Amino acid sequence: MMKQYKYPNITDWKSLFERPLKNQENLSEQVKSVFDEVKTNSDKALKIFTEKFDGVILNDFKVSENEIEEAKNLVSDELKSAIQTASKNIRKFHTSQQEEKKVIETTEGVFCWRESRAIENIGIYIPGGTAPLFSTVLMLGIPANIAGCKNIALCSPPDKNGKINPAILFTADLVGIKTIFKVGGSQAIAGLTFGTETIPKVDKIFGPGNQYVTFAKQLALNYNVAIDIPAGPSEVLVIADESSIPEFVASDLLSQAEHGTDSQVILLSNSENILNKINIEIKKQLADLPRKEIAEIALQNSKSILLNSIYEAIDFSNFYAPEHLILSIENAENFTDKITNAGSVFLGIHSPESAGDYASGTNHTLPTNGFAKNYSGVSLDSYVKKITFQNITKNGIKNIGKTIELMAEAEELMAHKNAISIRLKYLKNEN
Ligand code: HSO
Ligand code: ZN
Repeated sequence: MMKQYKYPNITDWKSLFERPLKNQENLSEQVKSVFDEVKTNSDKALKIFTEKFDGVILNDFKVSENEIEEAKNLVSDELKSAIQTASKNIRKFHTSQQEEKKVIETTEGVFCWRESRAIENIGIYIPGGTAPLFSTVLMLGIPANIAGCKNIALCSPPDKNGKINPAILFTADLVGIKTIFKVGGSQAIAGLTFGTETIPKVDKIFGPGNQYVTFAKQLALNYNVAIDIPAGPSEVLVIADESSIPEFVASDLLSQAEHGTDSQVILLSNSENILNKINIEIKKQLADLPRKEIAEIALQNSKSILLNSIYEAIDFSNFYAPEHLILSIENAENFTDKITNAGSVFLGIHSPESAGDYASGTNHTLPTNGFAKNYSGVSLDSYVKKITFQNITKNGIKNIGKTIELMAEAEELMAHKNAISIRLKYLKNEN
């Protein structure tokens, strides 16, 4: 069950914020050797690692068109239509993130603006395992598609029969991803980093994964490959007051806890009564969950904390910087400007995290582990670079020339100064 705390002293907050630490030593050696192998032996190395880690021998990693057609028949019409509804909302929200080109005249005759250009080659990693996250295919594929990324490669580990979950294949096909590879783990990230005979080298890698995948993405940064966000285990922080409904809050906490044994959930309230009720309700709902063993362990890392006020709870939350923040409090929308650090925020009792995880339209790839202090979640921006342009007219260079000359001279960079002086002289002679 969750650990309980009452009115902790502000000096103790820091220890309460700490996420469970992990030992990364063995892991780093293993991932580095996978990188070395894939770099030198390409597909041959992928084949060996796939046999070792996924227990299947594959001669071809690419998912064929036949396999995609087969997968489409295996997904129920009901699920297909749910995925389509979610897809529409995610597309609508991310399309709204497109920016109009804004040309700014900073000084008369000096025009500056930015234009977005898609990152050309994108790699998306979708974990396999007990919960096939086909929703993540929507979250990572749709904005790539809106941004106009030229090549999108998706990697996901095969099961023992050499197959990828049909819902993942259906969703990839729906968002227009044609290049799908049955490769998982750190070997998939290495493949996307270096390129192999089969897997293309990419410019940026997106997607969640276990500790090995996370470490591999970190390693990819050394080879000029960008990554979406430094990832850690998933987390939610819920602030509840007397107006919240214990059944609702318990279900939100458990939906995060069921993700993995290393998930963390935090519950804050100004009411002991509501905390008690929520904790009782968690026990009740937990008993019926198929993933109760996982959720139970996650709850042991989790905290239920009684604080003096909702304002104090918000201060606490800003300090912790949760991936997801649920404000299950009266007039939640009045508190939005007080929130300074969070990945994604859910306001009021009818906004569960599940809505954002699947279908409301916001992205579910979000900063964890305190990175909400300095990172945003995935959005359309994650798939583009912004290039600045300037166009300076005759009049413009006359207007701004003196300023540049003076600054260049003071930095003792005379070639810089000359680039202006030559032009000004030329213009003078023209008149
Ligand atoms: N809560 C997860 C995303 C997810 N939930 C996918 C269900 N499927 C991380 O934000
Ligand atoms: Zn989730």
